[in-house]
Amino acid sequence: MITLWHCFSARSFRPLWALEALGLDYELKMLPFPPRVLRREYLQVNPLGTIPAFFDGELRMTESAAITQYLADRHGPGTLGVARDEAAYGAYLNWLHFGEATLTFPQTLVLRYRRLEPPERRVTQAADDYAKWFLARVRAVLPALENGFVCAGRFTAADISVGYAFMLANQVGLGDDLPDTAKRYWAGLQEQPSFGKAMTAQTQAAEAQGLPAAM
Ligand SMILES: N[C@@H](CCC(=O)N[C@@H](CS)C(=O)NCC(=O)O)C(=O)O
Repeated sequence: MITLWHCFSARSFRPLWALEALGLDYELKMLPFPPRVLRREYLQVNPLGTIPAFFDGELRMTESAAITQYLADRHGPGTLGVARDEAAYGAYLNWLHFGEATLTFPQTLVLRYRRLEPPERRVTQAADDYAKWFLARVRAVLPALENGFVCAGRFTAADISVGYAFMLANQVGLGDDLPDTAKRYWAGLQEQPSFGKAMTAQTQAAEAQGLPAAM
């Protein structure tokens, strides 16, 4: 049995999107954000207090890109995953991890120092610098986005990883600053049926579990 602990449209959206793309059965446990503060007992599930937390039988994972890769490898090689003997395998791994390590992390600093901290603790300089840092890093992936998918000529887990970074950019207020190629790519990804299913799944789970269906 697969269980995913999730906050609405947070990084745990990556594994949620992958679960829907693969048509797997899973239990979705919703949390208020940040669970570390608003759901103290969650620390017993994940002492880091972060989401995602993912369980597949005895297996426990807490990194969104790694869980997405795991699901694709286990359940979707040649479809959501890219197999080792495919030419795009290296590019696939690169973009899958680029989505989190290079494109998502700087945005969390923007979010924190522009919005989440109380006004007296906000740091405009840090937020502005990391917004620029993010937009500069986006340039590296633009040539790969021209054909609608980041690699392999089809929708893969790497698109889920990079796509989530653009979803977050819109939530953080950086969406308008994205280059047109990135905007077009992200608009195309949202047409994937699995994206709509993941959005519906988190909305229904939030409503059923008494949480707001919004970030
Ligand atoms: N690199 C990890 C980061 C996990 C992470 O920091 N998640 C954020 C949400 S997007 C979180 O839980 N923040 C709450 C907190 O730090 O208390 C991943 O990709 O899953």
